[in-house]
Amino acid sequence: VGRRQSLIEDARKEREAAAAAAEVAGLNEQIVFEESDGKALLSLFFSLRSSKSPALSRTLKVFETFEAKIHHLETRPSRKPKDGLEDLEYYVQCEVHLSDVSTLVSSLKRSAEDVKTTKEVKFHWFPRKIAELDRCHHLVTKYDPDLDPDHPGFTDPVYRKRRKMIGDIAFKYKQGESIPRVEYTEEEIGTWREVYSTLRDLYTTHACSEHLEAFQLLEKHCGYSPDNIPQLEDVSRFLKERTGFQLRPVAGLLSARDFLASLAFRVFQCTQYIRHASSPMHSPEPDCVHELLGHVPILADRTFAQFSQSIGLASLGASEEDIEKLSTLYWFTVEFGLCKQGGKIKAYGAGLLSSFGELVHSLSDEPERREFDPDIVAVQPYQDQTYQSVYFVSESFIVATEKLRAYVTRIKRPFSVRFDPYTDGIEVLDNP
Ligand code: HBI
Ligand code: NLE
Ligand code: FE
Repeated sequence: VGRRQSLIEDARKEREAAAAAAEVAGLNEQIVFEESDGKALLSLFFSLRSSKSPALSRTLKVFETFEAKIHHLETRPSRKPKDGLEDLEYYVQCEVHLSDVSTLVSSLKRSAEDVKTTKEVKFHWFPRKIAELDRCHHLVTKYDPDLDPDHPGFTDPVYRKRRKMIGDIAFKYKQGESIPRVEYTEEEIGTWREVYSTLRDLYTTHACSEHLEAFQLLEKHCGYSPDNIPQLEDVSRFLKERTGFQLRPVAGLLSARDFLASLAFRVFQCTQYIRHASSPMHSPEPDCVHELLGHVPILADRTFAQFSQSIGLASLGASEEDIEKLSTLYWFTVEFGLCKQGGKIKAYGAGLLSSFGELVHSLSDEPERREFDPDIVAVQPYQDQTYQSVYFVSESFIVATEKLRAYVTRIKRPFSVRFDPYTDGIEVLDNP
């Protein structure tokens, strides 16, 4: 009892010291790192809303989801009770992998109030070895056939079951394995055929030359045809030979940080399921049509591959704010970029080249088109539910990648990184 009492006392002192420090600093997002084997010991404080009755179990579920080992869990009377909140305060000390810290804290903020942690975030974990991409698996579930009533698959149990099956491949996948093949159904191939034939006709007039050239090669060597959904493993091998890029399967939309981090290793995370048969012309979420017809051709271009990797390298350990800017830039270039070629405007963005609805829209009179300037684009608001209302046009494809590269090298970090192609690893060099 004596030992337990003193532990409780220690914990209380630590907690109070931490809470006091947090208050002095006036910071809401503070985290302690005690690094060993990639684990962080995290101290968290939060309150719960008194009206949400299952709030505690829902909150504890978050710890379970991230396989956080709870070392200590305690409640005490709130020091500053607030309206609408319980008059209790919770203190949790837990052990969790560094790669999960930011996502755990942001998930916690969704079910608890006044979330505070101890000490400031000094750096954001990032993978240094290609095998650590297995940890870059945080999905963003905003447009999900199981959760979103607006998703065309929401009322289709067969579709939902199929998504789960294909998603499981990604959940089980470990870096370096070959990507399991999916035997697509007639219905899935039907959807593919419709999108493929419509897009293929549009490409001649709407796609940039880099995309057209690579597309021919993919038809010749990689099983691209209206009647066949190419297998990720075959495409991955093809890309690896062309530009060193490889694919890995992912179950849905990934967090921007995880998605960008994989680019640093020339790894592109690819969904393997296909959009619902009822909405072939546009899907707000990525699917294999988007990856295979939109992204893959352009990843076969050497300049583009190098540029993608440089965005990835710039994202490693970057602040939340810089990640947001990098993803916005990525959005208006890699996903929705336009460029001039032979006096005409062409699409090079993957989100355009995989949606016949939006491809036509982007080059029509409807949307606004502005000249591409990374400093402006980085802070341009956007939505991801339907067609864009503004697109950015570069003088040429090369100019776009050069401007972006220049922007990316201006991003400040207290260290620099280098990719070592011999080990597929990231070397971190501390700046003095
Ligand atoms: N996740 N699976 C997947 N595919 C993407 O193309 C993708 C992503 N997450 C974020 C993202 N793209 C970008 O829009 C940027 O936020 C980086
Ligand atoms: N809107 C695109 C499509 O329909 O293919 C997908 C975009 C994913 C970001
Ligand atoms: Fe994409």
